[in-house]
Amino acid sequence: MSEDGAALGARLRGRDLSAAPAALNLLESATDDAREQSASLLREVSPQALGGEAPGHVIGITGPPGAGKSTLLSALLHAWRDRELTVAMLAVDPSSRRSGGSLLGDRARIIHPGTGEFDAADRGVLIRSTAAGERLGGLAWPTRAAAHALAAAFDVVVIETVGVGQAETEIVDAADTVAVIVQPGSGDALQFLKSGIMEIPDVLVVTKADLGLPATRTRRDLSASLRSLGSRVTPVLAVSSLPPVQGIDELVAALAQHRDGLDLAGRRLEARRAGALTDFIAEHGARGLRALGGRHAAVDLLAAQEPRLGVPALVAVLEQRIEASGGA
Ligand SMILES: Nc1nc2c(ncn2[C@@H]2O[C@H](COP(=O)(O)OP(=O)(O)OP(=O)(O)O)[C@@H](O)[C@H]2O)c(=O)[nH]1
Ligand SMILES: [Mg+2]
Repeated sequence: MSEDGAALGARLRGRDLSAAPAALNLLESATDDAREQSASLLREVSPQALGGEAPGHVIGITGPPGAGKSTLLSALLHAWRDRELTVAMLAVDPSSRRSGGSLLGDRARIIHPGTGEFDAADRGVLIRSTAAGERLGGLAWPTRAAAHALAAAFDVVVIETVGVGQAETEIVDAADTVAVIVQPGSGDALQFLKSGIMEIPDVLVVTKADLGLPATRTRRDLSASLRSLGSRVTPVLAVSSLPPVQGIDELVAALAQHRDGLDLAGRRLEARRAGALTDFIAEHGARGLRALGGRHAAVDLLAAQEPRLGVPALVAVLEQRIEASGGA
């Protein structure tokens, strides 16, 4: 281990972007030593260490395959860079079989094709794609931890996942703002919304607006069903990510507006508690949960903790409790 987790975390806290690739490598490695170092890293970027919530805007982008997420993210990336915001993008591959080549598409110009890390030409951008692996739910845990760590250093942190439903629910736990991306004519999203399979996102985006009428119609249908569900605040935007590019500035503004209107501390606190419970269950299983007295007891215990504790500290509280009660 070349640099320890605490040092990397301290560098992120000082907004040193060059610490990010090594930090991500550490968070993604599964050895016992790396996991301990990861916990040290995360402690250094916890609200307790930062003296408040991490300043970056964590944005979850999700939508069905082929909806236009990657193309849209390319356009957004340029828009954010034009505003001199630094950007980290974490793409979660649904299966480790996918190489990332197609996922990253024309971002090959921006990233180092070999390493997926900083391009020498633009140190304000980090793009990383991770396999979701065997974990259910589509959002590999290192991605959630990584997003929160990177939010200490980058202005914008994007988590991109494929699909709607469960993956989206996990994104909601991790992101400040969730944008669901659909393409024209996607009745699925409409059905998911109406049936409650999909939670109401913070922002809805219809891509491929250059196709004209189908995009206009989908946007109108989605707006109507949101209204019928009683949601008056979710903006529905139509964008074209390919020339003639349109709607990107409006989307940048809508995302920022959501963040500005957010109870950030409240949302992040919920995210840390949910994340701690997920991590604890991944580690100790149903048996660990029983040793805590069940899910409700675990939730109550987490809710009783100091709000600025990071996820590893919260997991440690749960682990101490099962040790005290005779172990699991
Ligand atoms: N006409 C038009 N086509 C678009 C637009 N955005 C994306 N596309 C096309 O739609 C296809 C899918 O785009 P991607 O950006 O790869 O979609 P994705 O959601 O990332 O797809 P997955 O990574 O497979 O989930 C590609 O052929 C794009 O060129 C757009 O604004 N207009
Ligand atoms: Mg993609």
